[in-house]
Amino acid sequence: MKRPLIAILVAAILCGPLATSVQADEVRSRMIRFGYGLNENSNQGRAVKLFAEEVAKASDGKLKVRTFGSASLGSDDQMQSALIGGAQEMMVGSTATLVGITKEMAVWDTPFLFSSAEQADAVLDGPVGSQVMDKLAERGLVGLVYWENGFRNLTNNARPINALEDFSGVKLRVMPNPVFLETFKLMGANAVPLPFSELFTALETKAVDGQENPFNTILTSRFYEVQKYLSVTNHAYSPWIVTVSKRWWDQLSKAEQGILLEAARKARDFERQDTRDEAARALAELQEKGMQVNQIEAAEVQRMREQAAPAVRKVIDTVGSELFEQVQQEAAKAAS
Ligand code: TK8
Repeated sequence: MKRPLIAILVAAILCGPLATSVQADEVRSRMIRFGYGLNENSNQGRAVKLFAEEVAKASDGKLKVRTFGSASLGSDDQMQSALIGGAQEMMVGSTATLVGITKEMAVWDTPFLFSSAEQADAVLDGPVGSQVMDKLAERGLVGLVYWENGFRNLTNNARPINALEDFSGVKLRVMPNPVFLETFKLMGANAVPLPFSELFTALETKAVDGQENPFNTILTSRFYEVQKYLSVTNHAYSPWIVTVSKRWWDQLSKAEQGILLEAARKARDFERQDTRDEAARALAELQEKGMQVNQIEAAEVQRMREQAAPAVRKVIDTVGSELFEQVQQEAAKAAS
């Protein structure tokens, strides 16, 4: 037993840097693959670009964000799995596509939950928003911030939706999400779940008659090329959420985590403003491009709300009445 000491010393020198955890203030060279579903010229693409620039600036170029738009790394669902497994570092996508992973996310799917974007901001950025986001950590994801996808509106090729009855038989793509599926079945539509990445082709080939998304997406994803009618329903407010692979996040220093969080917040503030500015212009632009736009009378919207009541029940059953009530209370507070 003459060699143990030297062996231990050699082992300590070789393994030392690996064995000790990263210094809190250390920023290493790292590559971050950041995926998203819309194209580069969308509100989502612009905000991801800003995020990448902010991260580079704050880390002196050590943290490099490579951005992948147009679902080139996969659909929301596929990217979520890649993050959980550690094969991809970051993404932004709809909270609605996370419900299979973290059921509490379904609370944001409640039809007609918010009546203004500012109300949504207050609830999402407040305590209940964080509480829901923090649940992701149990499933291998870290949520950083909510961005705005926006109020969703309906497009289709069958007819303008003016009344509840007009949904009848319309083959409507919905996000792969049980609450959206249920909501549009209740409206009388033939609702089919489909990933966003397959949507344009499905509309183009007439595999589906319609879809629902914010004005921004209808414009930047060129749905106006393959859709005739746009009905202003504002039936749900969709958040996007920026998520990180927890497996990867846990290897980062405090400084690196701080850089990513700060940049995600800056990008959020930019993104919400940009989205709202674009949404305000988009309707007129869509009309210019030939879409036939109709507003729905308040009484008809009220009928749709009532028709959607069992879908709200479904949300409550999924997330629990305590969380549901808390969201309602914070929403009411933010509205006053
Ligand atoms: C983009 C989707 C999209 C969502 C949808 O990946 O699927 O309709 O609104 O924004 O998350």
